[in-house]
Amino acid sequence: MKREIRYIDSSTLDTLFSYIVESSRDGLFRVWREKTNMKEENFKFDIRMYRDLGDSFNEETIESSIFHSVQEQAATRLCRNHRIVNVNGQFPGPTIEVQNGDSLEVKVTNAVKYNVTIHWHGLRQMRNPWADGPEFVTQCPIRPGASYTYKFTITDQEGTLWWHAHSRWLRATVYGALVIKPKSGSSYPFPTPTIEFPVVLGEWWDRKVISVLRQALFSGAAPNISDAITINGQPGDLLRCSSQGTTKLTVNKGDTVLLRVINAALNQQLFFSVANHKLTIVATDAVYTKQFTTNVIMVGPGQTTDVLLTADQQPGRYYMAARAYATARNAPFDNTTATAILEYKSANSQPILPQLPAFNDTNTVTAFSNQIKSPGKVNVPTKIDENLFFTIGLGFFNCSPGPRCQGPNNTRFGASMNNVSFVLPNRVSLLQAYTQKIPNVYTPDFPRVPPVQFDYTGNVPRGLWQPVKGTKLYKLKFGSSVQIILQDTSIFSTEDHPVHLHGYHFYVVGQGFGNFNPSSDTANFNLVDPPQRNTIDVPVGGWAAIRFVADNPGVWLMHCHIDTHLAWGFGMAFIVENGVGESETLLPPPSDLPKC
Ligand SMILES: [Cu+2]
Repeated sequence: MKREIRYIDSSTLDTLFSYIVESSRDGLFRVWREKTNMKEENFKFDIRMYRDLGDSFNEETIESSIFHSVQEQAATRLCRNHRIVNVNGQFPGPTIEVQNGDSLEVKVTNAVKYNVTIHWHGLRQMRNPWADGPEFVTQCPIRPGASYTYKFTITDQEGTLWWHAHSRWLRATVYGALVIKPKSGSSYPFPTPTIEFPVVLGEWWDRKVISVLRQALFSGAAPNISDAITINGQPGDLLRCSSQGTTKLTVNKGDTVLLRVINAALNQQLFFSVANHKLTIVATDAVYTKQFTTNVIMVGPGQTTDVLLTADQQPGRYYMAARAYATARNAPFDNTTATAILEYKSANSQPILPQLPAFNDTNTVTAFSNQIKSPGKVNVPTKIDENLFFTIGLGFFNCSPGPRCQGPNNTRFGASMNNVSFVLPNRVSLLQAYTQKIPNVYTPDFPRVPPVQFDYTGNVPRGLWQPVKGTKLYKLKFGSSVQIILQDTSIFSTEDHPVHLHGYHFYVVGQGFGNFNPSSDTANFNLVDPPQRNTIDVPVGGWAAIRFVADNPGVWLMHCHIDTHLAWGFGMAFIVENGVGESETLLPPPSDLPKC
């Protein structure tokens, strides 16, 4: 098979070298050789991209590679300077731009003092959970000084995804866009944009995020909120000492702009809007959608939304702005507004701010999310083999008053799914425990329904506020059709939770408020053109119904993408068993898989 190999300079996004090669018979590429010139500090991405070009071609040999090395860098935001962990010296990290069908090898070298892994958020990683990344789920962490090469192929996916650290809270500064373009010769199902621009939303802490997390996990209380929302790493003009770095996008009148909006924030759902410009939604979570137009979008942590914008306004300067959508009662949140500037060439007027919805404007969110649909009829599973019902939300562990018992009323905060507060193993990954049959790491008895039925979104008796810790997995037969009702609870407070499933896209066939009612709500499911997503922001005090076919063997984490909730135990994992034959069976583990 003929392939193109590109070496990408992640600081400039330029292709440094491009070679056409033929793969060897076993499909492996061993025509390159490494030249090590890495520095000692921090993570390093070494990106190689392979692209299928069709049939036969003359064999060539390649001997070259590019290394990107970075140090833990001083970063100044909000008038203060501190060191952050990043990739290749960039914050946000490098945008990786590939085509549908490409194969990637990304060698991640860890030169910081923390363990780390990288997750390729939204990539299906067919039969290949080894490259998925969540720490202690599919791999042991990459230890300080060690490296691991993620090898994967992008199969039938295009649009906007992203990558991020999947170890504790390191993803606060370790993240970047993963842009998948259509295959050569095919195009977008919408007018070709003149400009494409990633809008990566994040949260900034004025101190080391790892110590913020450590303090919270020590005290049992909620962690400090962030100090600023950011757009492409910058808080923007409205925050102190931030004007100089404000992200800017220059356009010509008449340009069609594709904004790839990614919510990489650790803990916060965000509204996003551009002053005086309408946004046309064309894709979410790297799946094309029916197009519709709106003034504002809401993006949950982990979600992406692609929007088209036409530069058809009076040439001038317009703010793009992001601000919290916050639903938990009496819970503090970062109420800052991040801005970037959309500026028409040679305009220098004072930028105009868009109107953003109120922080708790659930009506706007519902109206927006109800419009997200697949472009046409899709193949939704209708005969359900596994009918699951998961309660999701917070909880509390009672404790004796003291420094480690600083949650409300002598408790420590917890979170759970079906009352199980998820505990990760720490000596082997779940995937290794499963494939190597290592006992006493997990139990395969995650409950298919809550242990006790109650009025989930009503006034929940205190006796039901305490989850039970466990490492429980749920087994799925290969090929089974799965439905999961994700039901929010009002324990402590109702709240919208962005629930992310690794290794899959699922159809969102229904959403609603209050308790899910199987008889009346099922009848209203959208089995025609529901959207496909990898992360669903379950309505506050409500439910969402998702469906998928378990066609990807492996161990796949499902969890809240609010990292505070994940740290408190809001997660579980599926084991999807092998099917029949090679195409339905897990790939073998790579030889450089990190050891615990
Ligand atoms: Cu959550």
